[in-house]
Amino acid sequence: MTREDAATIFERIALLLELKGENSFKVRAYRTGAEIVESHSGDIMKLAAENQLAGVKGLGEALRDKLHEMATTGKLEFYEKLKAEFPDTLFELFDVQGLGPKKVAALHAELGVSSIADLKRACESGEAAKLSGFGGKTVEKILESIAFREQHASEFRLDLVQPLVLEILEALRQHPNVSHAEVCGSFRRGKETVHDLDFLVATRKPEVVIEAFVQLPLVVDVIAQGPTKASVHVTHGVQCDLRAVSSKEFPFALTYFTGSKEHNVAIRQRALARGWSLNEYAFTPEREDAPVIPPIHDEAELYRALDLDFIDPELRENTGEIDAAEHGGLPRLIQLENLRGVFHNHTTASDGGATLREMAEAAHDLGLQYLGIADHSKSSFQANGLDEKRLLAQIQEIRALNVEMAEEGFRIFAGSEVDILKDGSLDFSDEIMGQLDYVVASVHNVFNLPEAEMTKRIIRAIENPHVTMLGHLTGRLLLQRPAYNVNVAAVIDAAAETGTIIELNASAWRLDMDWRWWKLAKAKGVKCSINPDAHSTHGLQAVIYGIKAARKGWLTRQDVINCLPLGEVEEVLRAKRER
Ligand code: DGT
Ligand code: CA
Ligand code: CA
Ligand code: ZN
Repeated sequence: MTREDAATIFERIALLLELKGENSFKVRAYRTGAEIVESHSGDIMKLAAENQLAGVKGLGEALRDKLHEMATTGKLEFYEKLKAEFPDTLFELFDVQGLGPKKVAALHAELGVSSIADLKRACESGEAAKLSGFGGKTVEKILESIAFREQHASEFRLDLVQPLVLEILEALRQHPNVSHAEVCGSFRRGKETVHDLDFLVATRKPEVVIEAFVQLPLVVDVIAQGPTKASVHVTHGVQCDLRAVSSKEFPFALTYFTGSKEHNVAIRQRALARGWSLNEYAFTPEREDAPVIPPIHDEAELYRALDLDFIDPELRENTGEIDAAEHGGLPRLIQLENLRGVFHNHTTASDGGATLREMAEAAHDLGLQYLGIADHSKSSFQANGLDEKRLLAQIQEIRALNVEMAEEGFRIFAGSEVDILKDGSLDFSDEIMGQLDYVVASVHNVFNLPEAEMTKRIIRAIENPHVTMLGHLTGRLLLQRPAYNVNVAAVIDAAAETGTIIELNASAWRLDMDWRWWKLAKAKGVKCSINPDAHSTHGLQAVIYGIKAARKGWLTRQDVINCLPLGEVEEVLRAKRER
C-alpha cells in the first residue's frame, strides 16, 4: 500500500465518520492524519511497517496502529467495516465538482442521497436547492458536472489503464502458444482517454490462448467468447477485447485494429487504387493486372507496399500523416529517452508529498540532469501556496542543495507556478520573479469568464517577460471537468509573439495543451515543455503520458525544451527576459 492509498483511506474515514455524526475532534484527527501521511518527509510506510511512528508529530496512537496495519497487511479492518455501513455508490459523490464533504453530508443526512443517481433526482426535483448552503447556482453546477461525467461514462484515463495494459501484455507474451502480442486501438495510438482496450496475438492455437485470456486473474466477467476472439471486463470495469490470428495475418490485423477508422479507410483506398483490397488479414489482388503483392512480415513492410514510410501509431488519425509518409515528410517523433530534465514540480513547501531533496534525488535516479521546482504561489492558499518570504527562502534552499548536487552533474532550477489573477496580472511582482530561474504561469481560479475575457487574461499574463512558460492552458480535468472557454489559437499566436513556451502538462488528468493543437503551435515556432506537474516522487513518471501526447502532436526532440542538456537549457530559460 502506498502512502497516497493510506492517506485516501484516512480521508474517507473522516468523511464517513462525519456522515455518521461522530464528534468533530475525532473527524479532525483523521483528516490531519491524512495530511501528515501525505506530506511526511521520510518513508512513512516503512516506518509504519516497522512500528517506528512514535516520533511523528500529530499522529495519535489509534492512527499509528491503523497505519501499521495498512503498511503490513495492505488493508484496514476498521475502514472495511465502516465502509460496509454505507452503499458503495456513496463514493461517486466525492468526484462531483462543487460537492465538498459538508454538502455530501447534508445531502445524505437530510435527503438520503447516496449515489449520483440520487443526487441528480434531488437536484432536478428542486429538493437540493432548499438545503442550506445550496443556491440555484450550486445545483446548476452540480447538474452540469453530472452531465459531463455521463457523457464520458465509458472512458478511462491513461493512469488507470496503463498498468492493466502492461499486466495483460506480459501475461499474453508469456503464454507458450503466443508468438507476438500487442495492444492496439486508441491506447496504441496514444489517445488521452480510451473506451476499451484491444489486444492482438499471433498463435497457432487460438482457442487455447483465448481460454487462458478469459481465465486471467484480473478478469471480472466474460462478455463474449468465441474460437478466435473474446471480450471481458477487467478491474475497474474496463472492457478488453482480444483477437487471435496467425503470424502471417498479424501485421494486417495489427494495422487494422490500431486504427483509427479514418486512417484505415484512407490506406484501404490507397490499396484499392493499386488493385488490392485490404482487410484485417491480407492484401488480395482485385484485378488481373494488379501488381504482385510483396511478402509482408511487419507493419513497416505493409506501409512500404503502399509506397509509404512507416507511420507511427500515434499519427494514425488521418490528419495529414499519409501525405507526409508519401513524401518523406514524417517527423522523427520524440522518445522518453530524449528527456534530460523536467520543469513544473511541487514539493512539501506547497501541496506536494515529497521534500525538495527527495524530489531532486528521485529525478536524479531517473537519469535526469535537472529538476525544475515550481511550487504554488500565495493566491493558491488551498494548495498552501508560498508567499514572497517563503519563496525567497526556498530559492536559498535550492542554491544550497545545488552546491552539493553539482558534484553529480545535477541541477535544480528555482521556479514558481505563479497564479494568473482574474485580470491577467500575476501573483508575484517582477522584482520577485526576476530572482527565479523560470516561471510557470497558470490559471487556478475564476474559470467561468467569457471566452474573450479569459483569452485576454492569459495573453496579458504571458506578455510579462518573466513568464517563461504557460501552465495547463485550458484547465481541463479529463473526464471530470471541461476546459474553460479560451481561444487557444489566439493564445498560441501570443506565445509565438512573446517567445513564451507552452507546457504540455503530462498529468494523466490534464494532458493540456491538447495534442490537437501542437502541430499549429510548432508551425508558429512555439516551443513545448513536457511537464509532469509531479506532486510526489512517483508523479515524475507522468512524463510517459506527456511523451505519448507530444508524439501524437507530431513533436520531435527539437520542439521540446526539456530535451536540451544542462548547459544549453539555461539559455532557453533566459531567452525571453533578454529579448
Ligand atoms: P476507443 O473508442 O477508445 O476504443 O477507440 P478505438 O480506436 O480503440 O476503437 P475500437 O476499440 O472500436 O476499435 C479498434 C480499432 O479497430 C479501430 O481503431 C479501427 C478498427 N475498427 C473497428 N471497427 C472498424 C470499422 O468498422 N471499420 C474500420 N475501418 N476499422 C474499424
Ligand atoms: Ca479500443
Ligand atoms: Ca474494441
Ligand atoms: Zn497548476
